[in-house]
Amino acid sequence: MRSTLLMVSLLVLPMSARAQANPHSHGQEQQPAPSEQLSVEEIPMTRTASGTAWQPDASPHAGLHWGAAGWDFMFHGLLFGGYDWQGGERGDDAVLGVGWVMLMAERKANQAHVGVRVMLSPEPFTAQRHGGYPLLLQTGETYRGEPLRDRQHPHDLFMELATTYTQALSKDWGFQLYVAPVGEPALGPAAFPHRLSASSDPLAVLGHHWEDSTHISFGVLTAGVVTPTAKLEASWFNGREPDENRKDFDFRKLDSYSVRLSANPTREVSMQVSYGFIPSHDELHPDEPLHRLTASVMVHRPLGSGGHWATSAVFGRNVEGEHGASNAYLLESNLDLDGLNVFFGRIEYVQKTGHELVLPEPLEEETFGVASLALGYLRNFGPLGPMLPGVGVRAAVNPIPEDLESTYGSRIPVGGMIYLRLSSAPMRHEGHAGHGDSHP
Ligand SMILES: [Cu+2]
Repeated sequence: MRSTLLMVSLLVLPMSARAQANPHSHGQEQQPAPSEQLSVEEIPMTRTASGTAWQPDASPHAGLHWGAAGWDFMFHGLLFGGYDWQGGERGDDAVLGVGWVMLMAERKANQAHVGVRVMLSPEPFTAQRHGGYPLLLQTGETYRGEPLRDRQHPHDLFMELATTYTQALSKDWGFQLYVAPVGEPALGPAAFPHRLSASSDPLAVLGHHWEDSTHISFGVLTAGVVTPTAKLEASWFNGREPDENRKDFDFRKLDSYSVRLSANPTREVSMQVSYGFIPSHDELHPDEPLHRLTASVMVHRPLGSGGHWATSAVFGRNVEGEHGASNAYLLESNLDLDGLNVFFGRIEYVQKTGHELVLPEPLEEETFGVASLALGYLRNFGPLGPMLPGVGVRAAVNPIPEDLESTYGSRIPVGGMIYLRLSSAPMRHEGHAGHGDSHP
């Protein structure tokens, strides 16, 4: 399978290299057209979130942008570093770093767009101690043969290695291909590390393994049909979760599939529903098939001078082996008043089994509804050249059922984090874009 993927990637690459030099500019959106009046070719780059997932067109454009040899390059990233403290019997503390950096190259040829992406994460080096960073009630993936609990696993060094190909067939129709030795299948909303609504919050969502955990899959093929306002995709992928060695490639057969329907009815709204079947996601329980259903709505609204208000509502449902169904609900919002002062929050409710939470004997077989309310404030300074630095604070309360009180030492264990954040500065579009339109 590894060789098949590489071959397909190699086929897509030379096609693009032969393409006519025709650098497209991203800067011609002076008067953004309503989504329903766009042609497939005019779908803005800001709609791309992670993998092939969509977000609203009305999203800020951030990063360094330049052109060379007929290609458009873009470099952007989001990094957090700080001190994480989680309270109670199962809490811990750590100094950690999380995030990602990404290099994209795109070129346009006739009515096709070809893209190559490389995304890397520092987390194997900065969030790996004890198998992940402290986060109360978090579950998913393994460390030293045990399920991880009350910790968030680091993301793999190689978060994405992908080629994309979009071909417009007419004004109203096109198709898309996504070939990724490492990448994100068409399942779930844009993953939380790439959501604008989560962009000030350094910590993971508790429903990650119900909603968007497949965003790093070692082997993904996705094909889709696109209209200016909707997309229907199907993926064939390796659904096994990455192992605890976060610096290698966990290639395996492509045993899973998913389908997703996305819609962007206006510039400010993006929605999706998706279903995936993953026959063997967990290396500790390889015979437990997983069915996942997700639905989400994102609303992004530009605010004042350089601000925005971004909100996501996400539902995820797992039906797994003999454990039956469990649901996750999330509402998160990022209110950036002016590019400098940002308030954010997240509310979650997730049904987790005693197995997942690694609870003692009698509780092991039961399912518990756990919740989290997190609030935070980020103050940005800058931008400084291509970067936007800031400092932030986040506090969370986590109400849990009575049965978990003795394990966690409280009915409402709490956690917090203080951190530095470094993101790409917003791009400015003063009339013309093209080579070096990033910023002064
Ligand atoms: Cu993740």
